[in-house]
Amino acid sequence: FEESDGDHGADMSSKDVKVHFSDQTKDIFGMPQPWGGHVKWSKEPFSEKTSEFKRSSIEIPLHFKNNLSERPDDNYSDYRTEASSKGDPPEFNNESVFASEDFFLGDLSENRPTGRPSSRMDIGTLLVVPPPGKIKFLSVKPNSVILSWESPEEPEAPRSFRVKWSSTKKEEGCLVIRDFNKIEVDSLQLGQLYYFSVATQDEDGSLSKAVTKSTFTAVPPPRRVSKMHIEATALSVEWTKGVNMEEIPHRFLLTVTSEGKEPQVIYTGDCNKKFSDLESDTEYKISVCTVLNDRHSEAVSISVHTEPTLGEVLPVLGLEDQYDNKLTLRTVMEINQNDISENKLETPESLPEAFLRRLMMLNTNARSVRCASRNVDTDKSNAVNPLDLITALFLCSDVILHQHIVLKMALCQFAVPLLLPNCNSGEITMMLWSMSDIVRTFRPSQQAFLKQICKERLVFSDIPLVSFVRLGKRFLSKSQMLNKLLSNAQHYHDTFYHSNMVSGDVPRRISDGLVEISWYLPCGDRNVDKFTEPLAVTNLRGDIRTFDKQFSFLCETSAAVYIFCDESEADYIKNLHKKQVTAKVFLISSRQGKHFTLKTVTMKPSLKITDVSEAKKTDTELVKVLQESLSLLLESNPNQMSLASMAERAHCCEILVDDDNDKYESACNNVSKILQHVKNTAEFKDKHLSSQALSWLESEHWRLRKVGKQSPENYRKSLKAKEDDLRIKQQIMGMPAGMLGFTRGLVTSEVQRLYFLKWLEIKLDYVCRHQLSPLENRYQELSEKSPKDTQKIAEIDKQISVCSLRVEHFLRECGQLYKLASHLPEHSSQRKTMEQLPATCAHMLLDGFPLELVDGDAANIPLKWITDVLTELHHILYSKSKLKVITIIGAENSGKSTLLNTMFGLRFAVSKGMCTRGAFMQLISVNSRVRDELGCDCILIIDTEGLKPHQMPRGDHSHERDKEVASLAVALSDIAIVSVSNSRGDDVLELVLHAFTRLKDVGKKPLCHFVHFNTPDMSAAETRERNKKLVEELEEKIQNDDEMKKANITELSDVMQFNINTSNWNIPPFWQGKPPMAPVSVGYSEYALTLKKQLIKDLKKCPKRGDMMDFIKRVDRFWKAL
Ligand SMILES: Nc1nc2c(ncn2[C@@H]2O[C@H](COP(=O)(O)OP(=O)(O)OP(=O)(O)O)[C@@H](O)[C@H]2O)c(=O)[nH]1
Ligand SMILES: [Mg+2]
Repeated sequence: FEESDGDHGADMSSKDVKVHFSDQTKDIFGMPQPWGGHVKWSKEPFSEKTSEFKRSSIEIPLHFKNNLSERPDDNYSDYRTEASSKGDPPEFNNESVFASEDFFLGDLSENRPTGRPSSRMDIGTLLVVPPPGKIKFLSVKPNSVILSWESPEEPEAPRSFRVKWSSTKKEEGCLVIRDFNKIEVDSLQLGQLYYFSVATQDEDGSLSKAVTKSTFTAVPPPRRVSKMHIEATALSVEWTKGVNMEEIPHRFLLTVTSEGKEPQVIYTGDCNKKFSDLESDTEYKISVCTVLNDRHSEAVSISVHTEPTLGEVLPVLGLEDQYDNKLTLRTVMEINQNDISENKLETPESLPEAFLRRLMMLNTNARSVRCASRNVDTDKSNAVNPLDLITALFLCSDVILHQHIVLKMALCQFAVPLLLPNCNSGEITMMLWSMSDIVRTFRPSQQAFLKQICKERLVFSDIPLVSFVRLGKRFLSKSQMLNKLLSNAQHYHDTFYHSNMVSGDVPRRISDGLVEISWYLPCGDRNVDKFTEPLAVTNLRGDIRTFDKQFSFLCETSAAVYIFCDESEADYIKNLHKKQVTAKVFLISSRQGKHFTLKTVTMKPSLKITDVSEAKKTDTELVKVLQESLSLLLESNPNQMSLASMAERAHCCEILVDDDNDKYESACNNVSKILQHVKNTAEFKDKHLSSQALSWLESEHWRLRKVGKQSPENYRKSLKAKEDDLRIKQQIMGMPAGMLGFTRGLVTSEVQRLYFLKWLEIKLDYVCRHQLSPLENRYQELSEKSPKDTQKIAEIDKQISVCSLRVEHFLRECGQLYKLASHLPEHSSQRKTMEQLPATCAHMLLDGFPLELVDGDAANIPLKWITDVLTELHHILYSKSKLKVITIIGAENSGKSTLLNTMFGLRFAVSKGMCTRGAFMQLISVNSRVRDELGCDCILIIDTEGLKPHQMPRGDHSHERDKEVASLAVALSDIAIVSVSNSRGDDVLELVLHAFTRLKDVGKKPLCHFVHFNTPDMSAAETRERNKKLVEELEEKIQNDDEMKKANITELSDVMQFNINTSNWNIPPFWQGKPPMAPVSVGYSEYALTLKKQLIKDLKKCPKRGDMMDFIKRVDRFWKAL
């Protein structure tokens, strides 16, 4: 008897009992063939007489068709079939057999041909050992299985078990265990089918029937399943093979599920997979399991949220139209309802404007804008992470606004975008052009020693770059840590926005992958400076595994990369060898955000991680360690590279650069053509900008300063003759190459023109700086320390004037050439080009470009040029050009331009030393909805050259320009802001009063505001006292001034409208702390806002004015009158 599955031992309970006729059996039956028979077994010995079965016996009829000798020994199935087909083979079941009882096996053979039964033969008796109960697998691992089984039911049953196991390929092992129902079988092969059989074994070694069960050993699941890159509609994941699977060929099965979608099933042989065509802003579950011999491992799953598309975020911010139709500086500067009345921020749509307005006013709280509502839930759903807001604004602004925003952000000491991600297109853009306007003054150790300063355009400076990135989960605020690192002890500043700030904890939706940059710049004072050398610091938002391009770029360009990571994730660092890493790499390794250790990572000859510091517990300790590490780095003369020279690396990392376009390239070419002529600025001006002499002649025509003893008529005639001479000479020589290049650069598309002007400005600045910087420093030093040395000051002033070469010099030349062009033949190409210029300049004004009104050298207004430019502007505005004018006059270098820029978001030139020369104007549009209320369509802001009382005694007219300019400005204005220097208040007041006195003739009294800059906090009483004193001083001056007496001016109200309570302003200091690391003070910005509101209120009250054409007439009239 054998068991059906071929196992050994007699199995009395199996249904599939097979009767095996061995040779011996043949002997028993004793051939002749063919034959048939019955096999019977029963509890009791057979009785020969009984042909019936007993209850506990069974008979299997056996019928053999053929000669048995022809059959192979083990051909059981045929017997069985035969047996079954005969019908009635009794079922044999467990109940039929009783354990541990003697059984008698017998045989009743039948000789088929004769039909007579043969004699019964005894085969033997059998004692049945009780089998164990069912097998259970307690654990199935790739290499081991733990199985257990139940004990036999009989209490007396033996307690030894024989366990055998085998794979499909071979028998693997056998063990007999005593008094234990459990065993761990190890050293198995993974993913294989194994059979396990357990049989009870009695003391004699007899076995029960075996209980069997089979199982596959487990397939090892994949490890470290992680997301590599996430976009709006695509994502990629990667993983490593399961344990011990390196050598075994296998595949992976990936299942991608998301709510309400059919699961997607994909097989791959690789260890990474990119999925595309996904839904944006959706949660996906990605499960990966190993597949070996059609067996699957357990699945390892991760959840990934695809990026929202801009299409989802921009509408929330009300910016959806601006993605294609970019926001411009003009719109941002526009005066609208929000300037007129207080509007609460109730919806996220109001956030971009609110942010931009505050930023333009240099409010260092600008990033903390949020919607205010009484409902907490609404507040939450309306919240937008400020980094998303900034990213969205950059994606929706034009290139000029980019530059403007960056400039203002840098003044607020906010980190600015270096690499800007676009989650819609997947593009990353390096914001090189946008940053090119940041110019900063600082003092590295060597310059501090030499008492010099560095004034540099930061994108072109070779400053070591240090990058801070994160691997894996966020365990501390990297940004906050950086802020602590970059803040000087005197003043903490949030350079990088972080999660503990307003709305900083709102999940970022479109700004992951953003790399921001900021700079640490020393002031040269060792008591203040944290680092004595300049340092650029970048901060990548998001996990480096997801933002590999950004990370690669930083590894290639930085002097050092600091990676924040948890110890458990540090394995990923091994991947660094695949990258081109030129930076020194440091790990800031943490144990679940609790202990931080700084480690260095060396890549060659093999990867090695070494501790630099001991484990630190607090942020403060860590900041100290980082500071030491950075100081050491700076001392080691690290890799230095300007941002401009990183552009090439950006391209290699598939990162775009914002100046990668034909227009920019063409603008740069135009600039290069001009610059090839600029070897020496004075020479260049002589040769290429020679019409300046005409400006002098024009100015002299009115002033008659050198008339001497000639009659004015004769003198004017001689001037006219000189002018004609010059004009003819110019006609013969044609337009000089420098100017030809300039006009070509101007007369192009708007964007190209703006690129051209900015690039020219940058390049000229670069050319002149080394000459101008020392002169400007000297000028400032002299006018502060020895203001009486007017001779020297005048000399330096002249040198500054000679060495300077700025865009306005070219534009002045345009003004003169334009005037001359009317004498050229009508068909001449030069004339045609020149005739386009007024319209071009009108567009420049509209684009927020400051235009020179009074020539800062010749003190002349090129009337024809200005008239035609403004007339063009009038046409461009469809004659809707009703205008009100705000001007500023007052003490030189007191912060006038800075105040205008802060109040109106403008870009008048600002710098230390004498900066504004002559007068410049900028135009601000008024939104059509408030035009009626304000009584104008636009506001013209005029910035003027500072008054220089210390130069008054010279009396040779050479320094009267500033006073003339001030008088003109006042005459043109509806509101005049007067800056009173605290140090030279008295003298300036006198000049101011003279400027106003000259207006008596034109019968106009502008509203006047006095501002005192750099005023520390004052109480209300102190302010009142100061206001009173100012009025008294002014009145006294009027009383004592002969000129005024002559002009019949006896009191202040004769020359200006002045309200003692609302027209005197004490403006707090501009910087909060010590530059260059100081941000603009919140007090200054808020004060500027209050002043701006007052100015707008006043504008509303001013009588309605004429339009641009009327303004032109006024300029003409006043200038001639002056
Ligand atoms: N410390 C300090 N510096 C200021 C303040 N306001 C402006 N500045 C700085 O002073 C310098 C001169 O500022 P400007 O705005 O150009 O001064 P300005 O009166 O227009 O100068 P001119 O046009 O040359 O007469 C710049 O470097 C400003 O950053 C202030 O309140 N405090
Ligand atoms: Mg100025």
